[in-house]
Amino acid sequence: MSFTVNPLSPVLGAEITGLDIAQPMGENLAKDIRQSWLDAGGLLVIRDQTLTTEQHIQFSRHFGPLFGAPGETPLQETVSRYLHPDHPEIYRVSNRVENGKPKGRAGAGTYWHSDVSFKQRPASASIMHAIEIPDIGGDTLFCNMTAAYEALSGAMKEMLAPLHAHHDFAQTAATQFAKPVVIEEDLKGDNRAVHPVVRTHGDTGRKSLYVNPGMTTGLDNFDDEESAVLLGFLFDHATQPEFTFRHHYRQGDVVMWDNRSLMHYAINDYGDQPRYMERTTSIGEKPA
Ligand SMILES: O=C(O)CCC(=O)C(=O)O
Repeated sequence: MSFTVNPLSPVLGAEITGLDIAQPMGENLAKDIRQSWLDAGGLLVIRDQTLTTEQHIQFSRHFGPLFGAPGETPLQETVSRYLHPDHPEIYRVSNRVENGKPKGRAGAGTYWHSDVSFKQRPASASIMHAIEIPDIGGDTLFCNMTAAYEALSGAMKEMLAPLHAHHDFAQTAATQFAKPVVIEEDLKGDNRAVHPVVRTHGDTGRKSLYVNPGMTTGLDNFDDEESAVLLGFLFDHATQPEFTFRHHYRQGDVVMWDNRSLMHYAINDYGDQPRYMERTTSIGEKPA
């Protein structure tokens, strides 16, 4: 292995130094990076990268098919105006406005969520390149849903095992804290799915909770009140500080998170200080 890996916290996350991912890489190196990512609970920070958008996409292809790539599902009809104009694989998160147009989605993800959980095949890896970061603020919180699941009692695990939950982007549009402008076009497309409440990771075989406050609307076959109580418990349980890690960006960080086993929350505390991130998103397996 030709890089150094250091854990970032006991519960989640590792950083890699001594690696330049701008260069095309062979499958063996990509496999080592993937293994480090899985070993770190699905959160890897690759430091000090200078990448073009094309190099970012080229690196990301090692981790599965990308939303928006030729012949693949678009990321989401809902964010089409935030995609890179020349590279539909790239979703842009930014508070910058250029020529009167947003350069990316402002206040994106200011709520706990797992990327595009409302799709039949939601995201596995999201790979975000921090191109411009605020002097202070703009961190992202991550939460380890495998650790959260494993800490539940046997009785609760048994109860959750057969359950399914509904995920719907309309819920996100209506309730997310940052309330970015949502236009009618945002609500088009296939943005609804039902997934198991506990999913088994396709690579590690470990079980994780797979519900999130941003996109999960309710438990299948439960009435609204029951569903709200049970989901409320799971959200409070999962987001306890013991299961979370707060990432403070450095310029040039490339952050890879695994949406199959993590939730994340972008902290919108940086006011007008410019922040610009480019993200690719891998198409994961159907949750099971
Ligand atoms: O800007 C961030 O820190 C993350 C934004 C987000 O939630 C996402 O890209 O899914």
